Amino acid sequence: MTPDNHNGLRKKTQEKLFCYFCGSRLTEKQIEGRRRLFCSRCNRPIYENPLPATAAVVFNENREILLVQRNVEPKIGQWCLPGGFVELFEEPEKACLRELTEETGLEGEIDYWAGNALSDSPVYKSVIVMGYGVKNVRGQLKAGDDCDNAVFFKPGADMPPIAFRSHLKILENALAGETMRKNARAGTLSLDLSDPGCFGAYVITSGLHTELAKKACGAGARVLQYREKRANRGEMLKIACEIRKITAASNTLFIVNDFIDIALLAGADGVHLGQDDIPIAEARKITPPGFIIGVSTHSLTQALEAEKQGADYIGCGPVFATPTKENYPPIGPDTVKQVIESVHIPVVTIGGLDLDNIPLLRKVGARNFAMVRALQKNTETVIEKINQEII
Ligand code: TZP
Ligand code: MG
Repeated sequence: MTPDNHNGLRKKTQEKLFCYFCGSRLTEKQIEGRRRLFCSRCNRPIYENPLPATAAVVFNENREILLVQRNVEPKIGQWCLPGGFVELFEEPEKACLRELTEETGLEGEIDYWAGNALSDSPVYKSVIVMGYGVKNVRGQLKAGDDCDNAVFFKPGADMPPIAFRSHLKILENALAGETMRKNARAGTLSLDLSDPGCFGAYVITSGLHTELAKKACGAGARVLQYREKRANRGEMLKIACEIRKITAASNTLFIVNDFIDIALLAGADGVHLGQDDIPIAEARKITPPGFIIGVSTHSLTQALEAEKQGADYIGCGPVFATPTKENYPPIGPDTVKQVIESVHIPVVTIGGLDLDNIPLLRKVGARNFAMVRALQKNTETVIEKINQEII
């Protein structure tokens, strides 16, 4: 970090000397809590802000990272991520892709946000770098503007030092988020949650989880929830990763009950939370954009509150008495009807459901049916009948 000078301003190699409005020589003045450049003629401070720049994180198929060797100051001759300054009125994402093409000849698409980082610069004073992961990279690799070389390096010992701390931080962010992104099926989400009947049969596993998952996915289940109340967490993670593979192959949405950490580590599409679990707003702080959060509700009041808090869907039940959720009084089809008519997110009915009572729930407008026990036998038939609306 550049030390402060005696005026409390960062020491700088290139000072602004003249006002860019009137051309008068600038002075310094204490304004709004800090020493700022000041034009006595215009009688106004000259505000200075960090300059916005972008950096692209590009991996090739061998997990090597793209770096460029600079032929301009600052840090001429050193290596950094491709990227550069945002032009006036240009979206940062566009700037990032443009700079990537200018410097390396490659084209690509923005994949994920890799964080912002601030750099001190002897030339530009302060630069705020916006980092983006870039995917689907194509074209002929060829060093272009501002660099002599553009090369993919294996992260680690083989890689030259990175010239800017901000770029290093962005690269670290990208590497840290890699597992999650690799597991997550970004952009392949098959369900449209604005459709109130998007789920149909909502499969909840119990007992032999992976076997049930295979059967359910084979039968075309659109969503599957891994629900485990007893196993240790290490075991759960292994099973969740297995289920992730099974559900990914059939494009089935994968939700983990209760445990956000397991959901994230297994690359699930979402988590299902109970009334006593972490609040939705807190869960959103540690989950990626688009991560699905469902919430169990047991009354109209809870349903409305969950919608207000930003749940993507709600569970509504137990509709009928069930040993799977003891100590919860059944809410009955009338409350289900009220809930369906009151909220605007998908409502998943749950609790004591089977092929015999689902027609009754269809009559009150229910279109999503979650089951535990009724899926233990004839799994495929039950799912197919519900999804084909045969019952
Ligand atoms: N939440 C409300 S009822 C229920 C849950 C998890 C259990 C449903 O199990 P079953 O066996 O389908 O009645
Ligand atoms: Mg729960």
